[in-house]
Amino acid sequence: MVEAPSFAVVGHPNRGKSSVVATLSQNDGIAIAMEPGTTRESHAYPLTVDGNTLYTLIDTPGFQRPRKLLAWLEAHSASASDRPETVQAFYNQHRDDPQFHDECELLKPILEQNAGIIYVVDGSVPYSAANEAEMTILQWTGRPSLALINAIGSDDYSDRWENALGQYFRIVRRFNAVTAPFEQHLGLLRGFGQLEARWEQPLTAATDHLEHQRQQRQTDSADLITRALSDMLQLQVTGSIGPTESRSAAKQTLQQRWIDSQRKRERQLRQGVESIYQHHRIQRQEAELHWAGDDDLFGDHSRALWGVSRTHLATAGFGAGAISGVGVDALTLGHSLGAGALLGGIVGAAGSYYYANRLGKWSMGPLRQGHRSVRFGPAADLQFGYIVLGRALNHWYQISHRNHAGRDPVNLATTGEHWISQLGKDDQRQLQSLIQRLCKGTTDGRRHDQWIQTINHTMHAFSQWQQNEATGTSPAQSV
Ligand SMILES: Nc1nc2c(ncn2[C@@H]2O[C@H](COP(=O)(O)OP(=O)(O)OP(=O)(O)O)[C@@H](O)[C@H]2O)c(=O)[nH]1
Ligand SMILES: [Mg+2]
Repeated sequence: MVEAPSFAVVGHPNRGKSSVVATLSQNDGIAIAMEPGTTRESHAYPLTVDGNTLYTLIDTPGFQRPRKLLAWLEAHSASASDRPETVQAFYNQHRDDPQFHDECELLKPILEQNAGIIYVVDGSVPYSAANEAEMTILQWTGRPSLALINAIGSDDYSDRWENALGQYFRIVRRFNAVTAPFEQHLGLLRGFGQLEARWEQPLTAATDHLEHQRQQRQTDSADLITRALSDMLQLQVTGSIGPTESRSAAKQTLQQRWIDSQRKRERQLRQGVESIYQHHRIQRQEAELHWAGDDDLFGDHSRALWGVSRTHLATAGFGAGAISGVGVDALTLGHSLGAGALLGGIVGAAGSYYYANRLGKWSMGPLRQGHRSVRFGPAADLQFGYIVLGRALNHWYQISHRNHAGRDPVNLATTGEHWISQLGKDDQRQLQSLIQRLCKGTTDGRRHDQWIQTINHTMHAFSQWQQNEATGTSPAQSV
């Protein structure tokens, strides 16, 4: 097997070197900070898929004294042909010199491990003489090298950087470590492959692996979402009401247990999806499923938090034509249509307790020695399924599009319009049937693979809708 290539990520302090390493090695544990001098030692981060290392990125400290180093090199070099040896001689002599600690650390992987060079600059600050010294030193090593223009701030000097970098590096790319989409990661890896002939094959293999991994991660997430949806919609909690106990207090306690379990299961799903994408340190800003205060499931506030809209719910419930007796008007006008019309009844409900009471099914056992068993669940309201799913898709989408250099909390609040309109009619029907079966508790999980596929399609629909939102394209409405 061909040896996986290594790349030393080098540059001025505080220019996003560690951020580039974190994103390309998919490692969110790497220290990234606003203070210069965060990285003091070189450290290798391999990217491993299925036990195979595809490539290794080496994080390094920034140059501290590039001009002094260059002056030493110039003083010790007789001609252009001895430049790589002169850099080696500098390294040999100064390895234990604290004055050049950072320079020796960053040269170590290049000189000792034959690593290629990725020179990172910040395109939002202007070019300086210190950069010229850095680039000259790197050029003197004679190693294959590429430059990346990262942008930390909002100013843009990229054009000038491109001109300057183009004189020192054969390949110059713009790459924002925090926001670059997956396709750009692949493009960059292909660029690395052009640096040296023997790297082309392993890096082509690496991009293939990563594309496959991305597909697999989506399928694995669909599996987790399907399982969570199944658990949450079918959840039942049981208790018993004693002879002296108030029935309503006992019911409230039971209902609270049901809600707490739902939240716990949802958190478990979030962590599961984050772990699939190797995000282990995410802070989430997500309103928990809640029924407190004056909000009901259809309050504007709840809908915004849950990333669903009234139209979405209407489309979801009725596009499939699965529930009769209630029209879209009933939802949008908020009429109460009485007990027989599930959705209308919910919309008409003002109080949260009233709503929560109808979210799950109640059943009472016979009276035995003064005690009566009572059960809450499974979910009675199909819309609950759409809300759980909408929240899960939103979270999955953000996690799957998040680079490992990202350090901002994930914000899961959205204005949420009707992603479901991107879903084909057949899939809408499948989804409706899945949710219905789960709510009725008439499933034994035998169709799990088929459901995963349906959920996978909802993921595609959600992504499509997000992309349309981002580009301002108005999706075709199906209501
Ligand atoms: N917005 C934005 N911020 C970035 C990006 N890359 C880096 N930063 C921020 O810039 C700061 C420095 O990033 P690091 O990756 O730690 O930089 P470094 O070059 O490794 O720094 P040292 O190890 O101190 O030399 C951090 O606050 C990062 O969050 C980027 O692409 N976009
Ligand atoms: Mg660093």
